[in-house]
Amino acid sequence: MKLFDPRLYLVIGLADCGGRPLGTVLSAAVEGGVTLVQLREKGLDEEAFIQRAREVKALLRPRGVPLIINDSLKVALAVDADGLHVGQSDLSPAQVRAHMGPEAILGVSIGNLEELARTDLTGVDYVGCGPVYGTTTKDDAGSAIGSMGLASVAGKVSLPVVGIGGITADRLAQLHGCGASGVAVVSAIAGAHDPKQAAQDLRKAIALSL
Ligand code: TZP
Ligand code: MG
Repeated sequence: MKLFDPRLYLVIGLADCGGRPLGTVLSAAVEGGVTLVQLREKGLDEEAFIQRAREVKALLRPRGVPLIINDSLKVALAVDADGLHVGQSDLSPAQVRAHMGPEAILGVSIGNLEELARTDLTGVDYVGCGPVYGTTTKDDAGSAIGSMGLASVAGKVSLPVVGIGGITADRLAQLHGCGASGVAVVSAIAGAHDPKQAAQDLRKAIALSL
């Protein structure tokens, strides 16, 4: 079994940090208890993405938090990231696994039961499921599936399922019993005035509800 802790998954890029340095927000978030980080940079060229990923890896490695790269196999390989997360229109999980080897943490986005039915989860380590609630962070996130939608996907998948989209500490209680192993957030931490406190609050809510 691959060891990773999906409880509090921070998805982040520089643009999510409200003008603050990415490293500052990330360090605080990790201190607050983030267990997994995905670097999600939209609109950066590959070289710049690689450079940023190197910096993030240097920050996370000593703290024992795995780094997952969003979408780009090339970036993940260039920085020897711990894993890659792909969406429905990216490389297939099988293609990623063939390039990244057995130790890499491989995640895939599933928006609903239809997408689940047409996705081959062979070689996948976790499923990101959502948007659970409305989100302004991702333009093409699709319609919110709610806690019932998350539960319907989690009930059919034997892998860890992480809910994403509009999740806040206050909403965690609504996810009680839905079968998720963790939650992924962008704005609830990266957009918070105090990212460390925000992560701590989420960890407490997760411990009570999931
Ligand atoms: N995938 C589905 S919703 C989403 C992603 C990347 C954005 C989640 O951001 P937030 O700010 O936690 O709603
Ligand atoms: Mg994608």
